[in-house]
Amino acid sequence: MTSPPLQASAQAQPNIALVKYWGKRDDVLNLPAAGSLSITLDALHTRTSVRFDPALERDDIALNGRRDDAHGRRVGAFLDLFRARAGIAMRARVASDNDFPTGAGLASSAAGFAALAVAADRALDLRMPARQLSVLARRGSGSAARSIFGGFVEMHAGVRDDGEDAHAAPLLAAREWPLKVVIAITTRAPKSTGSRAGMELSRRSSPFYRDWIAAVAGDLATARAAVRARDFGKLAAVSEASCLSMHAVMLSTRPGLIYWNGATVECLHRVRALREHEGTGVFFTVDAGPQVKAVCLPEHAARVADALRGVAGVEEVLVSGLGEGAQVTGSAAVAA
Ligand code: 2P0
Repeated sequence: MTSPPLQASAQAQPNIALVKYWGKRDDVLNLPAAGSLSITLDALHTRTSVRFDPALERDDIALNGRRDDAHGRRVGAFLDLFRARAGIAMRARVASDNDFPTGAGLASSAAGFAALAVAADRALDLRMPARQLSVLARRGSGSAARSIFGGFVEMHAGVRDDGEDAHAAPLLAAREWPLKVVIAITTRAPKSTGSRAGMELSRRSSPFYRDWIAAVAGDLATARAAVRARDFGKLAAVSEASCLSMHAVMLSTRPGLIYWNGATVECLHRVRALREHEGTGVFFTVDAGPQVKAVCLPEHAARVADALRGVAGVEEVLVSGLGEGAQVTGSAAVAA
């Protein structure tokens, strides 16, 4: 038997949920209360390197070149899952860099934990199948389970107490329906309440929480059928409904979670006008932050990008296609 390389690097892309995830059935194993459905992007990247090193006394975790205690503990606990499987205690050095704003509703934790799961698996030569990597990525961040896969992806909530059936699975490859996503960045400031704390507050205090969770299965069935049939109108309707229902739960949380700013709202109106009055194949979705993601037919992407650039308060517009799942990129040593 050859010994594991102990070091590897991987790349992952954020994903954008069309049927949203907002609520857990178990905090410790990070089990979602309902499923979700997402698209993995190709234009935004997280690149992560990991090196397990017997000389290290503790994990050394850098995100965009910065070290933060709370983040370091969260990543260290995640690495423990891989160390347990490999039967080692070695600490690791991790460097992770995003080429997009971190913590601002662009799913940086999704790409980050997906990339680290794939890199750690390679470094320790665990050779886990993608489904198992998705189960483990979920422990880092619920949405990370989805970034293991590319294109259209469904997250299954699962029913088991141990969470082994709570994983994502691919629904349709990116090339089978190559939609575009136009992202309107309305601020680069980190969000005020993180998703994890926000979801827990919603579960405890929103009077709409139970109804929201109960409605997800129906939205998932509709969205799954729309994706399989490449029915853009049907996907638009269910995606906007899921997004607005989730934000209704956020707003009805006590104290209310207001992730939008004025420009966010203006973008939503602009997207609706493009679709309803200008014949554009586009719909919006918004996550736990103020950025607007406009999902559109590829031939309409330039028109949508121009329209959102013209909205007051929009700082920058990015255009992305749909991309592949998390992948090993090499075994280059981690930069110290
Ligand atoms: C989603 N979000 O489905 C939803 C929509 C935010 C709004 O998944 O606690 O950072 O780590 O499981 O994955 C963000 O949640 O939360 C998220 P944890 P995560 O994309």
